[in-house]
Amino acid sequence: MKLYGAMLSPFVRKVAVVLTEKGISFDLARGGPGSSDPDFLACSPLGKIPAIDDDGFQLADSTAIATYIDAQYPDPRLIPDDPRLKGKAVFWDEFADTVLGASGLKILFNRLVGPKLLKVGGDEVVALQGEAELPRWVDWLETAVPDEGWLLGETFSLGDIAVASTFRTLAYVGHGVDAAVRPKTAAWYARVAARPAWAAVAAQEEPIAQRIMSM
Ligand SMILES: N[C@@H](CCC(=O)N[C@@H](CS)C(=O)NCC(=O)O)C(=O)O
Repeated sequence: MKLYGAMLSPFVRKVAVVLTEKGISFDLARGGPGSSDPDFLACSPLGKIPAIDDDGFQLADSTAIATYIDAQYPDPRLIPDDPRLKGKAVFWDEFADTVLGASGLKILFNRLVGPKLLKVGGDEVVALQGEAELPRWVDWLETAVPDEGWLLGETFSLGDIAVASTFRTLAYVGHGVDAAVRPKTAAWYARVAARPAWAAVAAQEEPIAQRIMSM
């Protein structure tokens, strides 16, 4: 499978971990904002990452891709069939992408991606706005994370992958999980990070992590 994007993106990492949990290998391909590669744009009409090409089937958006992959390659399921668990998995994925991510990416884009990677500058006012929004969500998460297991309880799901992936990206701008302040979230994150699929994706991300930390 071809996966367009860079691992720094929480959305791309989410798809990479979903694929790896299922034992599906992928080739990471360049693509993203500003790309004029017609193959990428055929997969991602909006020009965003991630996008995939699975044997000619082209799809964009991490949630759409994860939903497709989970149905097409159901072993193991990451979006449960049980209606209540399915609803919760979708909730956590949505929380990661549009709540935690929406605030956190204001910091990421304006302190790292814009000024350091794309060299187009950043808006510190927007970064500070993201920083002001974030505590509300991470404080709430600390009350919602279970002492053991996963966000759905016994069932590991797309929700765990999505929320953990957002935190991994936020760590690049100093907003990863702080164990001293949010120990339950930190313990849950450590359980996700200990999974072999997560570790394999983290190893693949290491070169970009090293590059960013040296900036
Ligand atoms: N809802 C989308 C969000 C994708 C997204 O916003 N990706 C960012 C990179 S982290 C992007 O490609 N941004 C470029 C743009 O918005 O033009 C998903 O889940 O895949």
